[in-house]
Amino acid sequence: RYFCYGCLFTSVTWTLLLFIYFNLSQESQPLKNVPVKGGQSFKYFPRKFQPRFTRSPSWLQGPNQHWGKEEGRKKAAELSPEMGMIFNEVDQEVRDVGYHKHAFNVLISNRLGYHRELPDTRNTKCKGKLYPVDLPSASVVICFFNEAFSALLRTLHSVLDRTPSHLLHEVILVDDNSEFSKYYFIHEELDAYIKKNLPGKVKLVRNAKREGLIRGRMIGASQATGEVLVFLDSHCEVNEMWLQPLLSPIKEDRRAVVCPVIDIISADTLSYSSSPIVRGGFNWGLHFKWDPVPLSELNGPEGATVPIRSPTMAGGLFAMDRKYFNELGQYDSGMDIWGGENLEISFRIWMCGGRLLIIPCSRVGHIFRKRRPYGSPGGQDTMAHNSLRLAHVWMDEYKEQYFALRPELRSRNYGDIGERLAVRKRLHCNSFKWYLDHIYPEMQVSAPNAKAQHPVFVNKGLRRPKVLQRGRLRNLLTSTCLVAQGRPSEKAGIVVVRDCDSEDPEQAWAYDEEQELILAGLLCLDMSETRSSDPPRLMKCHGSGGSQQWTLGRSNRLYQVSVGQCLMVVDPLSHKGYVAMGICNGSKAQQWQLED
Ligand code: UD2
Ligand code: MN
Repeated sequence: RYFCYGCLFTSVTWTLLLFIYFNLSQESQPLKNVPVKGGQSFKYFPRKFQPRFTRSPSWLQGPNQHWGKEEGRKKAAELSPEMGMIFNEVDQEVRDVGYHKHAFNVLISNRLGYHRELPDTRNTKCKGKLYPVDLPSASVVICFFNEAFSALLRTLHSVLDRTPSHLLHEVILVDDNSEFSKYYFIHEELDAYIKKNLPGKVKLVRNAKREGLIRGRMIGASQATGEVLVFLDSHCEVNEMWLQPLLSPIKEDRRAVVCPVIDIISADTLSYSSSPIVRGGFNWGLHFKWDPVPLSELNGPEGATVPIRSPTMAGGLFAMDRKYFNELGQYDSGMDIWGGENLEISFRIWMCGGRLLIIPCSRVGHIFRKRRPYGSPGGQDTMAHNSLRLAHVWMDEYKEQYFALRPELRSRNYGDIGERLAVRKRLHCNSFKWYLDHIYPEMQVSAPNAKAQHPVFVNKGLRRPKVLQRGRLRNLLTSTCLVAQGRPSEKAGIVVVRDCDSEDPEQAWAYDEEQELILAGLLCLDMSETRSSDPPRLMKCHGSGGSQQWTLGRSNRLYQVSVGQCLMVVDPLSHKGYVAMGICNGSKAQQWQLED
């Protein structure tokens, strides 16, 4: 028989060539061609979707979980402002869908991976402090619902990496019936990851139905066997020596409930920064707020390193003796999904014989999102329901202050509170008046409703950032300048390029140390947080970076930190002068100069 060796050779060669081509071209393929596993798309799993580039920027090659712990940490310490750069459609979708589903920059979170170095934000005096060796052991409880995988795993690994193993009894993850979604992939993936990489200390509990964070924590606590319970949100990173300063006051006094200082992880850039030392309060709308620490709490020879008494806690991050948690009535299991439990436990601690402290030497970062990315299953306002229960059980006659602000809630049904009233009776708790007089004397009865404040804004105060550079912003391709489309005024609007005029004050930009670009001293150049394809615009300056943060960098590009793209002139030949954001490519259309 005749056999065609030539044919065999040709077909093998072609198969090989096609195979190589397919593999190399994957990253530039449109999204629909990205291969998915078993029909499920796992494109938000960084291990599989770390894009591959022939010449990729060094920071993109790591850090991620492929790097060993040490290597990854070293890399992450040099967090680049260009960490969120978009290179292709996959990046863009990860970013945009990530913002939509999680309200933070998931692209950067994925690239950071599961381990990174953090700036040590403690007061230097903390570093010299010594703690007993025989501290009680901790069970860390982390509830999550639809959390971004990389954020959850970074939370988990930060605990494993920065906690001495003799103090870490276990970590209990409570999956609050997260939806199965191609974007969360937490079901089998998480099981498999834990089995493979973290056998032993990490336990995963799954709620058969959505319980909300309050019952979720109770479920986690009921499975715990360590001496102390430590609760964390699922998008945190614990810092150096975080646990010992929390356990130590509990060892001394089992009725001390302690919170770390909650450092800020930016939702847009994932950069980690120190929080000022503030303490918890609330307003009559029953919203938590941050208050300045009274000087009486701060003096003493040790200054800002001693525990600070706090009228309330923010809610997510605290440690408490496990048996004391049970004695004190855990949480109100009639509260749903989110909200109000933080004030409830705070009032209960103080009114029933405990103490609530903030520990300045313990630092834990938390991603502060600008909105909550999920609702409740029935769409109810669970915050109102929970606050109503809290007011009826704990606030005595002062609940009238709440009703004065929320008259529509007066007649609203709040379920059975018999069990909670019994807790109050059993523990012989003090009155709410006692709490106000002794623990929160700053609270004004029938005062105007103060707005909840975030430490970022407390921190910034009214200080104006220093201007580094002033001038017109000229595009090098068209030699036209960036201006407001209409006349710049207090009103927001889009930007375009026009003929440059050095005399025109309406073309005058200022670039300041916060990396804001301010036009005519009025408005900031801003990008939509959720849609990277929207054109840039002018908005009121908000002073918290992210969507208004720009770098004037290499090869004259104007890079937007949160969107990960560069500003460019769209159609240089048209007189309309439209500009847009685009993938940074170094072209002339993307080159800008701030000049006099
Ligand atoms: C703050 C607290 C949060 C909680 C809340 C009031 C901090 C840093 N965070 O809001 O812990 O006290 O105020 O209720 O102090 N989760 C579930 N199931 C749900 C909803 C949420 O498990 O149905 C998880 C969620 O994934 C997260 C945690 O509960 O890990 C807290 O939720 P959040 O991060 O949305 O709350 P946050 O930080 O806005
Ligand atoms: Mn949170």
